[in-house]
Amino acid sequence: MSEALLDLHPVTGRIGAEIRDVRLSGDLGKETFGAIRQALLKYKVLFFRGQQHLGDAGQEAFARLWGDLVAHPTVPVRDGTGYLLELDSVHGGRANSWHTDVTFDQAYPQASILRAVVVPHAGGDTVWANTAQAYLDLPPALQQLADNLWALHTNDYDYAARFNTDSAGLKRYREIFTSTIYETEHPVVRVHPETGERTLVLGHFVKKLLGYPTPDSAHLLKLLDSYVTRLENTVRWRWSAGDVAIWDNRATQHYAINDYGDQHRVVRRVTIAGDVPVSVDGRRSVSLNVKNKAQDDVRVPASSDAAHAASSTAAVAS
Ligand SMILES: O=C(O)CCC(=O)C(=O)O
Ligand SMILES: [Fe+2]
Repeated sequence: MSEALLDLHPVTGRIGAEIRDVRLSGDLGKETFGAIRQALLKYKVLFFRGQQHLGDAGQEAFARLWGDLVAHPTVPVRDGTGYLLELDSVHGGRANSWHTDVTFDQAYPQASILRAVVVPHAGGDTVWANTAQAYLDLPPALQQLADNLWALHTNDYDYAARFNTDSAGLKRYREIFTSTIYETEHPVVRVHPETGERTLVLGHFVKKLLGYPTPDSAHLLKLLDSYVTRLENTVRWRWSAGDVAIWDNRATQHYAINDYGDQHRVVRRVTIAGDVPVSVDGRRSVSLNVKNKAQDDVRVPASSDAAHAASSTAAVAS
């Protein structure tokens, strides 16, 4: 099984490839699917145009080929689906902050599959960064430092500061998003379970580096982040409705550019179950805390307005 089976076109020199002439579905042939899987490990994010036929059920069926599906831990799924997270700009869903999906979870998703449903006339691109390349770009002394760092990831961080807004919508969203609080310690460098590559595990769910005073932690994070997000390690995708992007969530971060004002944008995501990260010295990530705030009356019935707000504003911290 190999890339030769695919009509594959790298989009940049370091990350991202478009695959043409494949009609995604749950019935994809074994060989084609195997080649796509291999390509994902190499290119980190794959793009497929013209997949309008998929629909929600088709997206879930295709996703099932990759492994077990997982719903978002705190945000209700889209009505009528088992696992889909809908991000709708009308309700403020704009993930304009660098992150890897759901890293507050100990075994965060291995991959995400995103389908564009409504796309602005201009703007609303998404950018992905290659976190394996970012590690390789670190000077050897910084690699050694990073190899030994651990970070606390949580879904309970300062949303207003991160997104530079203090809106009522964001407050309500935050309540849903943190109705259960997760705290996990991940190594800053994990060994990719399939490729053996070392990748940086950072992004907006990181609260602090362990063992450093907060200001030092902030400086170090800024330094490491600068290697992740340098333009040479990124690919930017101009969406059309019906496009599908799949990323290796163990080797990338992403950022949804919020430059389209009042134009409408809707995307839907499915995530595939992942495994617990392992550090370069063989230690596994540690789940510290899963605190359900249900008793504090923060739990929201799935049909309520707030739940709808949560599911449709999920993008800001997906
Ligand atoms: O809106 C996008 O393009 C990406 C949103 C996001 O962060 C995600 O789907 O995980
Ligand atoms: Fe995301």
